[in-house]
Amino acid sequence: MPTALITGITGQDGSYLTELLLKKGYLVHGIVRRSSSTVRTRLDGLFHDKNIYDRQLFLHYADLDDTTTIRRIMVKTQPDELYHLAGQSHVGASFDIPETTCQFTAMGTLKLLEIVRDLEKQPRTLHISSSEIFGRPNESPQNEATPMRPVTPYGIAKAFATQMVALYRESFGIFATNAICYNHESPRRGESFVTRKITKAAAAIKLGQQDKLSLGNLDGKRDWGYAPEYVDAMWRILQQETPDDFVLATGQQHSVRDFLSAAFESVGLNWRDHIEQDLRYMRPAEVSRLVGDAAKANKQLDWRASVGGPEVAKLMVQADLVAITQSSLPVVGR
Ligand code: GDR
Repeated sequence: MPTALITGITGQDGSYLTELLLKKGYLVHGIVRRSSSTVRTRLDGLFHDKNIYDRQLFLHYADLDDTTTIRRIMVKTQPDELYHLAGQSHVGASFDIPETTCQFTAMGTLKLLEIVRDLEKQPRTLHISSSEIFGRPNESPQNEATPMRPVTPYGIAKAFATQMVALYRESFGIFATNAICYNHESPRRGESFVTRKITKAAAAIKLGQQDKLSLGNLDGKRDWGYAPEYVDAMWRILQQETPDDFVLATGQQHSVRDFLSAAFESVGLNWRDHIEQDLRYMRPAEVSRLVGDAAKANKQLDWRASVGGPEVAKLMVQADLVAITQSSLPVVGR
């Protein structure tokens, strides 16, 4: 049985990747941040499955900057593949907490690479990089050769981590790779990201539980894909003969407005009746027009994103309708 270790296993991508790897017969170890709350909703199904938890899936506790504990987990679990998904992932928040962002997203990655460098059995390593590294690019669409011009603390931290991964590959011969991911969404997306904020509100408004939604910049344009497809590409990257970096994207660009109208129209609502602009959600600097060219992934990984922004919006609204309806059902028998 191949063994995988995942940092950030409780996140959107971590949970989909775990399901994929379990299906493929992997032993999956996950690193979970130590905190007083034990919220890991996305893994709940697996966690309560006695045939899986502690048999094929194991959780370990460590913060990303706790090098000693992470090294101990690596030595103990001896992974064949390491998927590094953890970090401070909110771009807007990175303006408020730039030090924390760099500590976890930039230095956390470097510390992990240093541990891998010292290991006798070095796992094939994948780092989730981000389209934010391109910032305000001179070219569109962007590919693996596009120069990095990040404009947010998050983008700068990711650019550092991405370049370190390439450096460890080239200088120390480590099988280290970057998945340069454009936005990828799903019903498991965190509620502070714009897509989930929109789909949850569309569902709640449709069900009469909410009336207005406050948003920031509606002109932002993104390349939105569907998260389960992206974790499949991550796995494919680590099955290649040689380590390399890959852009993962749909190649289609939509504005926040487009996403809003797809989500609201899917339940017969007009978003203009419900949206208020709130300066609190505007960012001091914003990447303008990101769209990715995934031709290399298409060719070498035989991977293609088939679900684009408007479709993701619709499926997320449907999932939120179900979730809200179920959570407001009266509990029988108590
Ligand atoms: P992004 O995603 O910054 O692209 O990073 P996010 O959903 O946060 O923002 C997308 C666009 O929507 C605009 N926006 C708002 N954003 C948020 N979060 N909340 C709002 O109320 C709001 N109103 C408008 C933003 O200004 C922006 O233009 C995501 C993250 O998953 C990163 O971790 C990842 O690396 C990149 O995608 C690729």
